[in-house]
Amino acid sequence: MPHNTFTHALVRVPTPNMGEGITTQQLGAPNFELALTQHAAYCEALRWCGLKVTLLSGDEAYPDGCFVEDAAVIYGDLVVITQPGARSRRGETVAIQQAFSHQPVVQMQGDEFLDGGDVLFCADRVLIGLSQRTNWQGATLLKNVLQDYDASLRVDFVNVGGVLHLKTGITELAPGVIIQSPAFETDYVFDFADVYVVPDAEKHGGHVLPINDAVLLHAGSPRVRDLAHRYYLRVIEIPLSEFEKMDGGVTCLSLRYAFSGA
Ligand code: CIR
Repeated sequence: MPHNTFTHALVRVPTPNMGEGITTQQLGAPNFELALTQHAAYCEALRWCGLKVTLLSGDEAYPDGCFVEDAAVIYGDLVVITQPGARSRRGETVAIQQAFSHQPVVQMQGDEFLDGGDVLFCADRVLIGLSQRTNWQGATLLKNVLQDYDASLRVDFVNVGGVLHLKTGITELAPGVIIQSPAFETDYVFDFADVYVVPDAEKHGGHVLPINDAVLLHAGSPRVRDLAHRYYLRVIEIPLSEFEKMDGGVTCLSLRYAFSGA
């Protein structure tokens, strides 16, 4: 199944108290008005990629709620609703589950914890990061559910160190081309790809999100942008400084999907 081909995206508007969310960065408090502008530009970029965008309203009870990617993992028609690793984020899944109420969903429970930011569909496999947010139980549930859905799918676990999520550490620019944060530490061997390590100066934005025939990336990452131009005619740069302050980025602000009945 092609893993970067989508028709729809779900996003959630940031809330004025987004600065009360969790962060490991020391980049100052986000400017809410600017965040709204950047979020609108992000949504517009998704539309340029051909996606129909569904926008959920924010809820101040969940200052990290705009990072919708962590609340679900979607593959084909399969929707897995996670239990996010951070306690303060667990209730975010209610709105996400409601948004997918027309789809059959699998719900993580008990001691299964996983953030969607730890799941990367790439090349011939799915990588699930074992991180501060995703434990072995959550990763194993997801692996089993994915392989029940598609027995041909290879699923590998990746130890994640030095960064928050697997996709803070690595993203896939094109088949066989991985973009890696200079802070990422792992013992997993990416022998299926060429790995490009982002320069320190671009470490906050060195993430990419391929969608259909385009790729989205953070503005202010010129080396990553130049590399992206080797693979894509359409390279869409989006300023995301206010989300970088909260450990967020280009992948985590949306859930992308292409349900067969839609
Ligand atoms: C958090 O720490 O959970 C949020 N402030 C940022 C989540 C970013 N999510 C992602 O990269 N998938």
